[in-house]
Amino acid sequence: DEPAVPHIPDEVLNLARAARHVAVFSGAGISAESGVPTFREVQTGLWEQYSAQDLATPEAFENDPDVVHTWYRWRASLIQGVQPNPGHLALAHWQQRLRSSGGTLSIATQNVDDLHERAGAEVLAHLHGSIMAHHCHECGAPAELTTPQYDGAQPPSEPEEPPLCQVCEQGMVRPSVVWFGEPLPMEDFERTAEAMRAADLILVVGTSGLVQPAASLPLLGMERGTPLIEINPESTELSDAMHHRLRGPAGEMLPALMQ
Ligand code: BJW
Repeated sequence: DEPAVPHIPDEVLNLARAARHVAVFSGAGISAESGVPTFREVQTGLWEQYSAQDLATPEAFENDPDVVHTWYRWRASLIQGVQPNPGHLALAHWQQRLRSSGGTLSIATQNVDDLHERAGAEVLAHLHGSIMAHHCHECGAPAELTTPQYDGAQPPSEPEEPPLCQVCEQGMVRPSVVWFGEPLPMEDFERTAEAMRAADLILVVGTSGLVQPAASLPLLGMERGTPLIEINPESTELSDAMHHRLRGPAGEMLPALMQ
């Protein structure tokens, strides 16, 4: 059976049809239907005793590099093995459609995965970095690591040591993601702020809105009264500020919104 097309109110469909400059702020929920776990859900296996909040910090990496390194290697392997879902694809098509008629669709994501890109979209900003890129935790030199292929979603049974930096030979190689307490990449932040201010429609997709300063970016649209639409099965920290809330999975709501 074909899944039922979700009902989107006409007012919201009309906003989407009329928009020339769309800004999208995405979070882990957009990749959930691809099989990438979100942050605030239960961890499995080797990591069930830790929360993302415990592992995604420089202190965790410094105190227990093997566990943190292996957690990222496992997640990178999992991400490499999954595919973009209809939510990512809908945004990529919408971006192409707007561009061909002189419009824009800017994607600012908090996600460290590359599923927007693999769906064919250009991403304006990776506000929390990328799990596929690496650099030295001490000297900052870029480093290359090939993504391991673990068996399915199964994490490795033993933590592995992170490699040493080949440039300074002192620091440990780490993923180029933004941990708690670290600054966001300034250019990505500025580009996103500009896109939110220039937009005539803002979509907030699959984020809890709990992590600052990223979560404040879509609210910049409020300065100009730009309509804000949230797509999320649950209510979030940002819900009250939204003009419209589409309660459902991104993989169903986004294709329905852009028909
Ligand atoms: C679906 C769905 C479906 C499910 N369809 N939806 C102001 C106030 C309070 C605190 C702070 C503040 N300013 C800064 C802070 C501290 C801190 C912070 O925000 N803490 C809060 C937790 C309280 N922020 C920072 O530390 C930031 N840095 C900073 O402020 O630096 C200052 C500084 C300046 C100058 C010098 C030095 C420092 C950095 C934050 C970095 C966040 N990093 C992480 C990890 C990245 C690496 C990794 O991947 O491991 O980024 S944390 C994690 O959370 C990750 C995410 O990008 C981020 C956001 O999570 P997201 O995407 O919203 O996911 P979830 O899981 O929370 O939600 C999923 C949603 O999807 C849910 O709503 C579901 O319902 C929904 N969903 N299925 C649609 N099918």
